[in-house]
Amino acid sequence: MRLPRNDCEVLEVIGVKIPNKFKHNNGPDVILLTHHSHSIEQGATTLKKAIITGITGQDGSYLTELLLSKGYEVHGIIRRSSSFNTERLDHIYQDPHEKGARLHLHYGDLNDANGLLDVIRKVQPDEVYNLGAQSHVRVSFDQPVYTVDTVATGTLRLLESLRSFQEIFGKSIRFYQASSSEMYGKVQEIPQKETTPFYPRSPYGCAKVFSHWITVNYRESYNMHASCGILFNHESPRRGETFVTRKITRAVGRIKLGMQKKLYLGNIDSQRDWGFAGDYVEAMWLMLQQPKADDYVISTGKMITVRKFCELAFGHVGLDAKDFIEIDPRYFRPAEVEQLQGDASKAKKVLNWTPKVGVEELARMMVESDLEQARREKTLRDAGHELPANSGHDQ
Ligand code: NAP
Ligand code: G4F
Repeated sequence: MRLPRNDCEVLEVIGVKIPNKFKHNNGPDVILLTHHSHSIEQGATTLKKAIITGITGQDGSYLTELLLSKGYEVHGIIRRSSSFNTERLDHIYQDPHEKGARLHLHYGDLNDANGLLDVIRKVQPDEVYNLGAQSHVRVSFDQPVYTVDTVATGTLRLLESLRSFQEIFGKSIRFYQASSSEMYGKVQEIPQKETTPFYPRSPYGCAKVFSHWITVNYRESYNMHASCGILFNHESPRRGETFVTRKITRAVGRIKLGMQKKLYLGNIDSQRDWGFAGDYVEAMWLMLQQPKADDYVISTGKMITVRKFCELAFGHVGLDAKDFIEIDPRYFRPAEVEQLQGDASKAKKVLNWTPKVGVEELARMMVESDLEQARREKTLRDAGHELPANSGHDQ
């Protein structure tokens, strides 16, 4: 059968009978697939393919879980590394040799345009989520050129790959860009919303401003379905250990069990609007399900200091943060973002999105998880095993 899809495109279509065990309630018996296996919606059933850059990161792992639970085939782009870097995906890893595996990993890098286009050509996705980044603000001062190349030019490389793929194959792909509240930097109003002017304060923030505007530009120039989520800080037990919340909760677990004496921090008076990463990836997905692409602030609307987060985390195990924290100026930044607080009313209104986890619950969840990790480490240490040393490069 040939099915007209838009003015310039005619697709070969085949019918596929769905085995009973994979059928949704009241779903159809047969779905239609194009010769590229692109999804065509019919009734309640869709078969969608998504590519995620940054799949090995905190958000990448939560988003993968979400998309798999929605029936997607997920393709992650990972960097080749001399050691394993897929720890956050281990619990959902699927052997690609197994029939029906829906999680696939491809080598690629945001700094390599050819490789990106190659993966897009192979997968022919419906949606692309660009989460890959050198995402550490302090590190971006030490590695500004690399950060800009990955975060800013990397986004442009990906958009260019998508644009040329769309031109050749006539298939439109929905695109999500991981914009950041760091773009507000020296904030021009409180709280920050979609219309608040940007004033970035780090190479990372400047790079994110470029990737934000270039995404908007491709949407307006080439009629692409490209949306930016301006996400405020979001954390979880899977957060990288050099971001401040995880650095704190790791220390709480280790101090509680007598494995560490002090916690060295930088500016503990800065304020952040912290939410839970699991809630935030839902907002990413919702943005790409809208008929029209747009940009959204995603935040809890509540802001507390780093100092207060310490009190919550230490307090959860019955300790007083003041007894353990020391200030070390090496963690100060050349220019600081003093406060961030988002107004997510547009996301609530249009996407019907609200965060479920507040900062107290978030701190509790992270401390519990890190206490458990510290217990495992202590068991190993007490049994005479060596633990991996902290190489002292935390930021
Ligand atoms: P993350 O844990 O630091 O993960 C970053 C991911 O990017 C990792 O998978 C990393 O791979 C990958 N990556 C780094 N350089 C790359 C390159 N050159 N090519 C391809 N991939 C590369 O970050 P996250 O917290 O999940 O954040 C996800 C995205 O949202 C990032 O773009 C971040 O800037 C943005 N964001 C985060 C927050 C937040 O609070 N978490 C808020 C706003 C925006 P490796 O594992 O190999 O290093
Ligand atoms: O946890 P942080 O390193 O996160 P930061 O700089 O806000 O950036 C994170 O959120 C952004 C969204 O706004 C993302 F785009 C970005 O990718 C990243 O995920 O630091 C939070 C605050 C800062 O004010 C920092 O100066 O904590 C302060 N801080 C105090 N002591 C510290 C430390 N930060 C770190 N990483 N380490 C410290 O010892």
